[in-house]
Amino acid sequence: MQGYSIKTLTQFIIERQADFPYATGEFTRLLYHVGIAAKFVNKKVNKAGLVDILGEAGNINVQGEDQKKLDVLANWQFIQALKSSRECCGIASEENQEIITWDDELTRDGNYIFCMDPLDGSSNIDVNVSIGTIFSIYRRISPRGEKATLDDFLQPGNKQVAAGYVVYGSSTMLVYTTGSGVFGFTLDPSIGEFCLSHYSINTPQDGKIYSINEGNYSNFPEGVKKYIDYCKEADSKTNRPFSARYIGSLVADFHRNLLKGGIFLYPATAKAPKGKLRLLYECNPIAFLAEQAGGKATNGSQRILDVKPESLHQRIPFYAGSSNMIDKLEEFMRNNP
Ligand code: P6P
Repeated sequence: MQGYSIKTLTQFIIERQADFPYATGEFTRLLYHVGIAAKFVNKKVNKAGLVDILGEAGNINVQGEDQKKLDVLANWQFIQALKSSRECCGIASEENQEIITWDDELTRDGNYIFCMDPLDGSSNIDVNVSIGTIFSIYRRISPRGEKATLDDFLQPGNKQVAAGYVVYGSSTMLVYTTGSGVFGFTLDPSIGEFCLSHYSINTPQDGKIYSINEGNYSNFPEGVKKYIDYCKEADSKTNRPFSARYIGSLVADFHRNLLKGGIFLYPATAKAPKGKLRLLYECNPIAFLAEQAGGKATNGSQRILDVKPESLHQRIPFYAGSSNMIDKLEEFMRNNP
């Protein structure tokens, strides 16, 4: 059988270790454990319909959302893997109100902190729509040997040392950056390895896709309404009207737009006056990836990565994607305050 030249995630991380400042193997071990957790979660996601892990877990998470069993399981899986890496001294998770730290000496010596949405879009699990894990990694600012503190997690996104997502879709992919480009790995279930499939992803400067929940149109800021109307106008010179594509799962919507070109928009709405998406573990990692692939990410007036977080679960209006589309949106928002 014709094989293909395989470069696994682990081989790639080790090869690229030199790209990473203070390359001491610590980060390599941390990313390796992220890959392990992703494989375990993938196994559960793929069987979700067959075993009793669909539906509500009966709890309500910090966001006031029904905590689905797969959410809880994915959260536990990543926490276990990160703890056993011994490189992570603390975790901020969408599923936990407070930061997660441990009392043992080894993890207190960890150099990195981890922010994650362990299973984003989980309301789509029961209807078999793609879902994802989103993560963001920082070097701690508190002294090694002590417990991680809240300040370690309230660093601006421009301090991220790595960010990525796992999209559990028609295939399962892990996409990440350490600040030297964006790389995609597709899980080959026959060998249980994430294999390099997308070397140095660059997102088109222009796209023909806009992704937004237009059900909230009447509450959108005026500039966003004007931009949506612009997307719908016919103009052959600028390839309009654009196509509306919205899955309702951030990772799936962003991943498609990253590869094809497009813009994802989640403005403030009546129901979510500060926006719905969370800065620490949804917007910052996606923004880092967008910029590393040549795109942009903004809250409508400010670069997402420059926003100083005030709280763990803070929400923010979020626009990310092709650079020229973001520029056009910001122009409409400036001219229609
Ligand atoms: P709406 C999923 O719940 C999520 O957090 C993101 O994955 C997704 O982009 C957004 O919410 C969808 O929100 O209000 O359009 O259903």
